[in-house]
Amino acid sequence: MADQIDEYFDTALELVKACGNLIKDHVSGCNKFELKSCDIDFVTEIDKKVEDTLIGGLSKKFPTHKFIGEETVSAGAKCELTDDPTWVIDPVDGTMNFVHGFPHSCISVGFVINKEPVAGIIYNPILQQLFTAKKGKGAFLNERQIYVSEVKELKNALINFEAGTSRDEERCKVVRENFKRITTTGHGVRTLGSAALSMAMVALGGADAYFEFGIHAWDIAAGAIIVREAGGVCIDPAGGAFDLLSRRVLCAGTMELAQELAKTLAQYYPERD
Ligand code: LIP
Repeated sequence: MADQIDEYFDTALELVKACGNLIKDHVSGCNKFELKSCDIDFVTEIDKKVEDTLIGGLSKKFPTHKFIGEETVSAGAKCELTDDPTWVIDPVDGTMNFVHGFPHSCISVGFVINKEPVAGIIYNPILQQLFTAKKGKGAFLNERQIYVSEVKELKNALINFEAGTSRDEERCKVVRENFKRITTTGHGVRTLGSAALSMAMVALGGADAYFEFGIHAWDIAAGAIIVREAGGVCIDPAGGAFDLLSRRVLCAGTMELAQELAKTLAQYYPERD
């Protein structure tokens, strides 16, 4: 199976790098976009083109594989995760950033078997940051092995935090409350506007933890394996087991920090994917 995963990974990596050029062509921003769930949830032609290219290339080579893609689901496809080999794809994670020309957008591709991420690619072509991991083989940034931080206490931690792109008032209230709780205790918060890149920052050891309510499987599938292969943990934000379809995520360099953060957070439970 390891050899097969290498073949799957190498094929996906080639396609991701090729699609990176589509994003790089819009380094100053992309002013052609449509609204999705609300006035701050965008999709561009590039999102759709990248997803079509990735799914087209992978399904041609691996016809039995399944796919969960952000824009395909948004267009009405079912978000159904089975035990089958499944590619979980966010073609442009950080679309708001992409539209504005804020250079923190990425292609995020997770490969999932038996509902567990086993390989991941997060590629920010604008800053030339390529985060990769395969189960049991470590995590890498531009082919240099990376490791999470060893911070165990919230009072010493820098936390990646996201305001999100939904106007749901109950969720926004929890966002504001958690901003207050974390900034009262920790070293600080950083907001990248991309779940995948936030998880990559935890894998890199630059941030000590990241959490978010309301993201989707495609935002976090690649980041989950990359954080774990960098030595970190991914759990539910209330302290339980990580659930790819729950639309909730908390990852950290240490389980101690993850559990302290889980005890600190106000919780929000979105409808599952
Ligand atoms: C985004 C996530 C981000 C979240 C936004 C949005 P998109 O994904 O990466 O963490 O806060 O609401 O979901 O929509 O740019 O692919």
